[in-house]
Amino acid sequence: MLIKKAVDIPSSEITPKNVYLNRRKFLAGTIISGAAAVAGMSLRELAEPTNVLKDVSNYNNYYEFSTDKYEPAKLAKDFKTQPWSVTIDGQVKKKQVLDVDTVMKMATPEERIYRHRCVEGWSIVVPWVGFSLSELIKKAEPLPKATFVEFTTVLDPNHMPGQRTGVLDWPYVEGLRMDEAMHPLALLCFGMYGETLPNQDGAPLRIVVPWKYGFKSAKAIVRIHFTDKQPVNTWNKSAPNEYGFYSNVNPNVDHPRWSQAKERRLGEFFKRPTLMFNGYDQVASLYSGMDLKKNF
Ligand SMILES: Nc1nc2c(c(=O)[nH]1)N[C@H]1C(S)=C(S)[C@@H](COP(=O)(O)O)O[C@H]1N2
Ligand SMILES: [Mo]
Repeated sequence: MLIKKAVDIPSSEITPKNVYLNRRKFLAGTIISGAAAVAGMSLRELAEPTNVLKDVSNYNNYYEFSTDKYEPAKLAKDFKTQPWSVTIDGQVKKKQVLDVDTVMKMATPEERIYRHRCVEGWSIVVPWVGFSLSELIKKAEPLPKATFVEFTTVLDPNHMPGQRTGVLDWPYVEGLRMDEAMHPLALLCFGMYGETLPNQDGAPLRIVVPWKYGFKSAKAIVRIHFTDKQPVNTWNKSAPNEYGFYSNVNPNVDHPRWSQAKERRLGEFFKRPTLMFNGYDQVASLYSGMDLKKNF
């Protein structure tokens, strides 16, 4: 994979791949890593023995496979991501159905090291691979009416056991305002750690919006729809008092059932304060004049 580096965060902050791949162990083992920190051991040294534990391979949110965080990695293992087409439609000049390989060649892929913050309070730093979503949007030539972009995940209940349950309204839908989608940080993503995206992380194609909570970053996308109406995103539909449309990482707005002020970085012992916009101050101007408590 051809990769041009675009460094936003020092690479020393990246969650080591084996720690990431063994999220389950590290979340369970934060006490041990705290003790190791006291003993002067580095996280990498500590992580080494877990390398062999291939069976505890991941920790994801991917409700199409399971509501359990440990199950998507194994349940998605044989999910077919080829052939895969992406429909571009709605208020756009170039309505088209593209093969995912064509989409991936629309611009030069880069590595982007992003902070990733989940509503449940964990965070990681991941080197994603992809290019700015704006590259695709520009090529699609949206009409002036298009003020929002809606992303739809594949509907495939035969191969996605979670879709055979009513836990969410399927297919999973997410959306961004056009200026958010055009921000260079919004990533159209098809890889991580220099490799093809693992199935449980949303192969073959997902969005990554680093200043928003994880659920805004839809996985396994089959449709990119341009519209003049604010999309009804799945989590907002499911629990409107808990999940809004904007969902910017905001330490000052509590989730109704828990505080959002702090987070635990995977592999670390002490919680760290959560930063406004997840630390991506460059997006603040997109929301100037908006009440971000009301538009949570
Ligand atoms: N289609 C789909 N996309 C999804 C989800 C999901 O359940 N289905 N979960 C979201 C949530 S809550 C998070 S935190 C991130 C997790 O991405 P990761 O597993 O790559 O860390 O994916 C998001 N995208
Ligand atoms: Mo999440």
